[in-house]
Amino acid sequence: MTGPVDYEIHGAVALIALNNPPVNALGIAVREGIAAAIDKAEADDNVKCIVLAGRNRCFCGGADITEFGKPRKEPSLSVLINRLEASEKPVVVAIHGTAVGGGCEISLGCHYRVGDKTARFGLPEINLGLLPGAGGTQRLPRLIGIAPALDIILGGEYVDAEKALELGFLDAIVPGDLIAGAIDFANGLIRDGKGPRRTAEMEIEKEGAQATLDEYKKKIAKRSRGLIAPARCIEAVEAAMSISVAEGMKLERKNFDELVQSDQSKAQRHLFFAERQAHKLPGVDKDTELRKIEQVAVIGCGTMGRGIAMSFASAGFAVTVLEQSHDALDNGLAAAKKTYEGSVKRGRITQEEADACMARFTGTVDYADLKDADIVIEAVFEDMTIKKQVFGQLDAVCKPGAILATNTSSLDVDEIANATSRPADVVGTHFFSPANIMKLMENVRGKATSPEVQATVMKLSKDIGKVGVMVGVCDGFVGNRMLYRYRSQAEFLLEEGALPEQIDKVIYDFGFPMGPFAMGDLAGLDVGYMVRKHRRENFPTNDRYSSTIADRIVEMGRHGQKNGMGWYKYAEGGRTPEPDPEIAKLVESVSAEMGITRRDVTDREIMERCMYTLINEGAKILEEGIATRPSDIDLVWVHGYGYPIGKGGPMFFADLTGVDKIHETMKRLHDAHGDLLRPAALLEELAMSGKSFADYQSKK
Ligand code: T1G
Repeated sequence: MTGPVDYEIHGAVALIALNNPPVNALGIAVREGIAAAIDKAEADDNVKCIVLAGRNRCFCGGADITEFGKPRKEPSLSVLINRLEASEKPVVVAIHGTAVGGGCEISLGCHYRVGDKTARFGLPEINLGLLPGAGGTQRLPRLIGIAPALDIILGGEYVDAEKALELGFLDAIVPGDLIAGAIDFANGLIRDGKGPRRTAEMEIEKEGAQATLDEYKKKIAKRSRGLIAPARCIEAVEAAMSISVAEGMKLERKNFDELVQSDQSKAQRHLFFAERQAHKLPGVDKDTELRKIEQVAVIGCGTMGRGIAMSFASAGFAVTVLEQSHDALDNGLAAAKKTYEGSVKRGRITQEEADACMARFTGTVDYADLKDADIVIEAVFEDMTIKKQVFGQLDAVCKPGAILATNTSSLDVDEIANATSRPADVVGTHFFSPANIMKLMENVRGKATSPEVQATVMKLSKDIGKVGVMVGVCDGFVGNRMLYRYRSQAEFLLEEGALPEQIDKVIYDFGFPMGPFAMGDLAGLDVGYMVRKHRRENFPTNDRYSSTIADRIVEMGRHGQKNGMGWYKYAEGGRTPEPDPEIAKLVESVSAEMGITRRDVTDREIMERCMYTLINEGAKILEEGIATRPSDIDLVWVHGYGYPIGKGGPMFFADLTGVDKIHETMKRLHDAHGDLLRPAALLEELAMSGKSFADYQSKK
C-alpha cells in the first residue's frame, strides 16, 4: 500500500497501519489511504477481521490542524468513521501513545479497542476552541457515560491506559508487542465468532445525566468565561441523550463549522503551534545533545522555592531542597505537604500520589549535599549581592556540567553568571507564582549560556508540564518588562481620574481573571513596595514609573488580602474586593498634590492605554531581539499572566485588531499623554507596510 497508510495481511486479519509522521495526523492523504484499505479488506473474503494501528510515536494526534479553515476534502473524517463502524467485519484499533481528537474518534468508530501501557486517549478539541467534530460527543458518552465523557471533553486532558480500561474505553491492555497482541485479540474474535460491536448502537446512560449536564453548565460559565466552545460541547453531548448519532453528528458539524471560523479558535490554534515553535531556538540546533537531568536541587523553600520544588516532584524528579536553617526547611516542606493535601481534598490527586511527591524531597542546610545535582535552581531573595554569593558557593560545590539556574524575575543573568567560573552553564529559569500551578517557565539565556544548556532547560520545561519560552536579558525580561509598562499606565490613569474598580473592571471584561489592582491585593502589596524601595536605592536610573499612591497604601498598613485591606477592602477573612472610599480619597488627594485636575476617563481609553501598551512594548522587545518571535510573547502572557486564550496573546490580538489600528491609536495616545506611549519603530514599520506580527521574522 503506498502513501501514508500501510496494508498487510496476517492470516485472516488485515492490518491497516497509519504511517504519517510525526503524529499520524488525519490529513486527506491518510483518510484516502484508510478508505482504500477498508475497501481492500472488505473485498477480500479471506479477511475476517481488521486491525487499525499507527506507526511512529503515537497512534494518532487527531485531525490535521493545519487543514482547518481550508475547503474540506472528502472523505471527511466523519464519513470515514461511519464507514469503519458500518463494516461487517469486526474492526479492532490498537493504540500506543496518544489517540486524541480525531484519533480518539476514529477509535470510537472501531468495534474494539486495545492498547499498550503507553496508550492515552482524549478529546482536547476544546483547547483549540473547537468541539469534537467527528462523533466524539455522540459516541464517547454512549461508551463510558455522560459524566466521564464531559470530564474528558471539557477538561481537554488525556486519560492513561489504566483509567481507559477502567472507564471501558479500552477492552484490554496488551503486554509485549502491541500489533502482535492486537492480531491475537482479532483472532480471538474470529475464533469466538464475535462480530462488530457498534458504539453508535449503545444506549446512553440517562440516570442522573441531566443533573450532571446542568452542573457542568454552571461550572463552565465561571471557568471558561467568554469562551463559546465549552457551551457548544455541552449542547452536543446533551443532544446525544435524545437523538441518534447520525443526527447528533449533524449538530456537531454545525457547531464545528461555526467554531472553526471563530477568532477564539484561531487564537487557540495559534497558541497550540506557538508552544511548539518556542522550542526552535536561534543558534541552537534541533539535535543539540541534551544534558541528563535526574537529580534536581532547589535553593530556598519559600513560596517560590517550594512551588518550583513541587513542580519537579510532581513530575517524578528527586529534589534536594536547601535552606539556611532547619526551621526554614521544615516550615517550607510542611507548607508543601499542606498544598498537596489541599489537592487531595479537591480530588486533583490521590493521597498515594501526594505521599509519593513528598517522598521525593530531601532537605538539607549544607551546600555540599548539592554536589551530585544535575541542575540547581536558586530561588532566594531578589537581591543581586545575595544571588552572587549563592552562585559563588554553587560554583565551588557543583559537579562539572551541572546547570546553575536562577529564578530571578528581572535581575541581570549575565552579572550572576559572571559570579561563577562557568557562565556557559548559567541560565535563568523564571517561574511564576504559584510555581506549582502556573505553566509558564520563562527561560533566560545569558550572553554565555551554551546551546546545550538552553536546549536542556527548554526540554525540562516540557518534562515538568510547563510551557517554556527562551528570552534574552533585559530589565524584567519579556513578561515583567511588559507588565511594568502596563501597570504604569494603570497608575497614571488613577492619577488622571479613574479609580481602581473602574480599571479592574475593564481588564476583567477584556478577559483577564482579575484586574491589576485586585491582582496586587492577591499577591501582597508589601512585596512590590519592598522591590520598588530596593530599586530606588540600588537603581537610581530606575525607569519604571510607579505612582506614590501604591506606596502610600502600604505605608497606611494596607497589604492586600493578607490583612484584609489594600486597593480594596475585604470582609473578615473574605477574598471579594470591595471598593473602599478611603482609597478613592487617597487617589483624589494624590491627584491634587500633583496638580492634576481629575477628568472622566473612558473604559476605552483604559483598555487602549493598558492593552495596547503591552503590544507596543512587545514590539520593542522584538526589535531588541529579547524575544525571538511574536508568538513567544503571546505564550508568556497567556501562561504567565492569565491573558485570555480566546484573544491569543497580545501580539495575536494586535493582528486580530489590525496593526494599523493599533499604530494609529498609539500615535494619538502619544500626542495626548507623552513619551511612554510613543509607537515602537517595529509597530510603525508593520503598519506602514500593511504587515502583521504574524509576518514578522526576526532579523537578529
Ligand atoms: N495536526 C497537525 N500537526 C500536529 C498535530 C495535529 N493534530 N498534533 C501535533 N502536530 C505537530 C506539532 O505541531 C509538531 O510539529 C509535531 O506534530 C510534534 O508535536 C475532528 C477537530 C499528539 C500528544 O489537539 O497533543 O482532531 O513543531 O511536539 O510532544 O474532532 O502533538 O514538529 O513542526 O506536540 O510527541 C485534535 C494535538 C486536533 C492533539 C504528540 N488533536 N497534539 O505530542 O509532539 S482537532 C489535538 C498533541 C481534531 C476532530 C478534531 C501532541 C501529541 P513541529 P508535539 P509530542
